[in-house]
Amino acid sequence: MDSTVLCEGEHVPSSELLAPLTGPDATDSGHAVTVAGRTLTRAELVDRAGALAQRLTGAGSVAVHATATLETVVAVTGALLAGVPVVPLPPDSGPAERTHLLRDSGAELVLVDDAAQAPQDIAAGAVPVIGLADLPHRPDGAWSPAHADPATTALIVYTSGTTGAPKGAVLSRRAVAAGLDALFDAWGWTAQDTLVHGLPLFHVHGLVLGVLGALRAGSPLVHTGRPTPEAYAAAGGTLYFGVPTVWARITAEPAAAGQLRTARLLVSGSAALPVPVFERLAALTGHRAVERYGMTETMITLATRADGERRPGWVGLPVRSVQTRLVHEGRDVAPDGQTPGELWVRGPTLFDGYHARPAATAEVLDADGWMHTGDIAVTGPDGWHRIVGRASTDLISSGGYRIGAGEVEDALLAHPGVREAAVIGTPHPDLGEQVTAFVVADGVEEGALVEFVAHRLSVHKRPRVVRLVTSLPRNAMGKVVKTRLR
Ligand code: MCA
Ligand code: AMP
Repeated sequence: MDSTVLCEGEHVPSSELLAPLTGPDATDSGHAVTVAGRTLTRAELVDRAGALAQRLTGAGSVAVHATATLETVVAVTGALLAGVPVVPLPPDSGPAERTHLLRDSGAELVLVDDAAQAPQDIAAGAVPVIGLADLPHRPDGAWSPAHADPATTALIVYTSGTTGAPKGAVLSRRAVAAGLDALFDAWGWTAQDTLVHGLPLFHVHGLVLGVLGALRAGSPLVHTGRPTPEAYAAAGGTLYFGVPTVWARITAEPAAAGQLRTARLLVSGSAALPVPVFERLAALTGHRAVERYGMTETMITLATRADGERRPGWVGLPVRSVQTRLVHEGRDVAPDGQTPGELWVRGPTLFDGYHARPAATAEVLDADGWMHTGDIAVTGPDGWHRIVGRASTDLISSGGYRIGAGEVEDALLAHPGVREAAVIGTPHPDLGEQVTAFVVADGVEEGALVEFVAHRLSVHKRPRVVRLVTSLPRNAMGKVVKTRLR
């Protein structure tokens, strides 16, 4: 199926994920990508990505140590132009998490900014490393991008479930293209926009929407390195992405917020945008933010439109080509704006399944192609959706990151002094929720446990609060009753 790319305001049908970079109409439109103050023109990006692609041709998949740098943009672009699936590695993940991602994905190479500075476990690991700094800036002789089948894998993005280690969501080139094209449609996103954000480059939000979206739309990208209010204010873009924590921090700095008045559209996602933040942002910037909802497995499925109504607290309508249902105990619930049900989504933007985990895939993706999201929503008679919560208390939403309680519990239980551990999300004024651990332990202090987890998992998965307790509340079956921990 061909999808639609917006190129300099025109509609050009293309199933090639990054067609605007290399297609017949590609021109060097000046500053294509800036990350943390360093810039590549579109031609420079294509040259550097091409030099890398020549090295990667034929690889099964490559991992990218996805720092917020130009090198990550080159690495991901080069792999996609070579038709090679990309496995983003969170750069702050501990060795245990990284080892799991490399083993589970079977990545054949690891791409890093600079091989001399690679983390010890990567440098000394079994998987060969390529440093982007060591590569030529131009392809050697004639080179052209692979014509990859749209059904092949673009990315394997690791994401947390309620239990166990992260699973790799397999996203096809077709799903990524369809997901991006739906956003171009919803937000009127064209090559005339300059996209600004400072989100991490190892998740769908920052990497797929925030980098591949800009490359596919043909719009310049300014990645601010970190998503600070000052950096957003200085970037002078038209289209801004942020998670609610980022928008809340911007509203705390009215002078910076005021600089966003010249933008066209502010977009919030990855977690619920609190209504007071929406209202303050509107007062300070003149923009009623567009909110959208999605998940790694589905891309963005619900959104308010640039040319439509904004309703604080609501995430809008299904994007183009996506269908939704709300289901409770096997039945569709009434679209009355108040009866909650689990949100199911279906459409061309969905993942192909979890890498090498058919049973886990079958738990969430049914035979009719519906993804059971685990998020609880209501819909109004007009089809608008509001996300009201999650089916499981074991998925924590902190700063826009989805964190599986089970993974943090497993990390704590690996400590020899820990006998029992239960992890929940508790309210946090800046991050939405914070990771809070209740631990039964012998002879070990709270701080040492946080450090212990820090060596194993990504920074954002560390407990912010550890409470040492003598026992955990359990029901008659011996299962921990997490609601009583709150
Ligand atoms: C963090 N720190 C900690 C802990 N956690 N210290 C002790 N204990 C902890 N548990 C450190 C950090 O390393 C940092 O140190 C400092 O504390 C401040 O951290 P924090 O307050 O968390 O602020 P931040 O580092 O500025 O992060 C806030 C953030 C971040 C920028 C909002 O959470 C973020 O980037 N969120 C985006 C998540 C995202 O992109 N999600 C997309 C997935 P130091 O200052 O020394 O570094 S969802 C998705 O993709 C779907 C499709 C969707 O819907 O979008
Ligand atoms: P992840 O898989 O890390 O991409 O996280 C996806 C999860 O983020 C979803 O299942 C939702 O729980 C949450 N999420 C994303 N966008 C929103 C939103 N606008 N409102 C509420 N929750 C959201």
